[in-house]
Amino acid sequence: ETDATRKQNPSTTQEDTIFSKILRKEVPADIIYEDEMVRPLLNRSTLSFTYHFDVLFETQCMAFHDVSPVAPTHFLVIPRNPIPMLSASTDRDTQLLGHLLVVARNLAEKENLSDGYRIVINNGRDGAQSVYHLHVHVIGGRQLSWPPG
Ligand code: DGP
Repeated sequence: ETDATRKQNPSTTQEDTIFSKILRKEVPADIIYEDEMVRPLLNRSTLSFTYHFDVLFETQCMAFHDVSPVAPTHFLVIPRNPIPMLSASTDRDTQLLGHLLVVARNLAEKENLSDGYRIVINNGRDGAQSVYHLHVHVIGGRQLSWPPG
């Protein structure tokens, strides 16, 4: 299944979740991070393919504060590609999935979560997922307990 076929398959895609609307700036959100957009300058042949590829890869996600925070700091990192849930991702999403965690780590540092934080991906019904657009929760700013409910 390619990204294109996934987009055409309603059973595995909800293009119009609230998160897609946030990505398209149709619904406001407290956006704290957005990958840089590719600028025409970067198409210049003087730039190496590797660098160009890295920059394209870097345009793939956004982060914003959760509207119902469960801790003093609670934000979400989401891909632009509307992958409904982790279990609907494919091996071709490996770089993207890694990128979401790298962005989550960098933002956790920026948000001063130096005493620690938790990364959560709710997946499906038993995982208590409510928005079917893949997202990484970053939760911190207080002592969290374990196990989750
Ligand atoms: P999950 O259960 O993992 O699917 O969590 C979805 C999260 O998304 C939940 O913590 C609340 C948050 N959320 C839902 N709608 C909105 C919204 O419109 N704006 C923002 N910022 N967050 C939202």
